[in-house]
Amino acid sequence: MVHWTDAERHIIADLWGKISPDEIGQQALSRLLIVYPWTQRYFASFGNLSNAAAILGNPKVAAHGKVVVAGLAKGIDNLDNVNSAYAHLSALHSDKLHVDPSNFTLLGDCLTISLAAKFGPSYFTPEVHETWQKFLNVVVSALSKQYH
Ligand code: HEG
Repeated sequence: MVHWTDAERHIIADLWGKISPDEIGQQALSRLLIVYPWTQRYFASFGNLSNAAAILGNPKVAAHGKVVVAGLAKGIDNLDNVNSAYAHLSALHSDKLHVDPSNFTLLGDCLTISLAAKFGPSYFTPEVHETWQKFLNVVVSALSKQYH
């Protein structure tokens, strides 16, 4: 299992304490759907996704963005057991939702960009970014575990 230093645990807890799942979730999921439009295929029931303004104003995108970011709490709360924390969600995304796991990485990148834009260089330093990226890598790996 991944090793976390005290400094990394502190950085993750501090950053998570500043994240509002509504705000960051809406921004990151919108960005995913705009920048990587093929990801829209999973959200056919979400209504109008025909252009950037429609995506940014779509309440279903906002609601689902919040669900996804709130879902990161499973990892935050189980840093030493991330794989089992995501076993069920991984199986859901694989067996039921059929989400290509490469999209987890793309969403993670969009999340990182949203955080960097919000917090700026004085808070989102390379050190904070490094630890956040490590956390995302562990979550993406865990979410990809039940694929076969
Ligand atoms: Mg997924 C449902 C978390 C990436 C497409 N996603 C969900 C749910 C959670 C979640 C908590 C609700 C599960 C439930 O209802 O029991 N998703 C989650 C995380 C991440 C992720 C933590 C990555 C960090 N999801 C992701 C990506 C896609 C996707 C990249 C597609 C590009 N998720 C997806 C869809 C649903 C969920 C289509 C079902 C939405 C619905 O029907 O409301």
